Amino acid sequence: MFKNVIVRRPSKSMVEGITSAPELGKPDYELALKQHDNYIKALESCGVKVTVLDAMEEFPDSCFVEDTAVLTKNCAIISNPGAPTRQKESGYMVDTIKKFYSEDKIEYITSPGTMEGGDVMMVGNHFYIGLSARTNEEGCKQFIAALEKHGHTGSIVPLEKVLHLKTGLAYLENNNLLVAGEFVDKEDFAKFNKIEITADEAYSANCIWVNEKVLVPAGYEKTKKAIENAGYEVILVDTSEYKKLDGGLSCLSLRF
Ligand code: CIR
Repeated sequence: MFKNVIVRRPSKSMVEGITSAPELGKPDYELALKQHDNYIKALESCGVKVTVLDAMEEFPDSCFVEDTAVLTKNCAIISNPGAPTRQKESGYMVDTIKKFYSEDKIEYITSPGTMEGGDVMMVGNHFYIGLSARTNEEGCKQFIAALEKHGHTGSIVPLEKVLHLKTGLAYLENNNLLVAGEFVDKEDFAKFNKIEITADEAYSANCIWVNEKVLVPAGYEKTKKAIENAGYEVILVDTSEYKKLDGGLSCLSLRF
């Protein structure tokens, strides 16, 4: 169960955020703010306490706090983002994270290691880490060493196409795993009850389980039905403006 969530308000500068899909257009900042309000409400309805940090204009992608750290029941691992414009974001999270974790429970990924939290998927005590354009081998090595120091385990999953590991995967607890694209047949995930996301709804593989409920992006009917059929209560949240920056539901928060 999660007790806490940290989010950061989107900045006006988000319109200059990194995107691989410029054809979707620039995000509408006012609409993004409304969607963020609804995201916070949806999280609160799952029984977590949400800490809302102020927007940071100097970092257009800073609302995607998931990439700045990995927060587990035993420790906090501060990332070192691989995207040059995002590298300093993680440092600005440390003061907030110190309110929840003592110094001896905080680890740091350091250069030349890079790591972004979107590449990390927690399954109980084990953490899968995507080797990606943002998370390099040295970052994976440091991350797994930090996990092991605090009683967790980790394993590396090389990525082929997606930005982050959780762009195409979401663990819904109870051995249920949403899988899309390159992850559908990956050996690493053979042991899970896989819920396959169709190619036309691939974006909606990025859902989040929060205390038995599942937040699902609005507008992906097949995914919604599949998750409901698996026995979950679904909460729909519109993330259209974040999708324009390759961001989804998991990217917008740290849950612990
Ligand atoms: C980026 O490219 O870094 C942002 N525009 C999107 C980050 C998405 N974060 C995530 O998947 N955890």
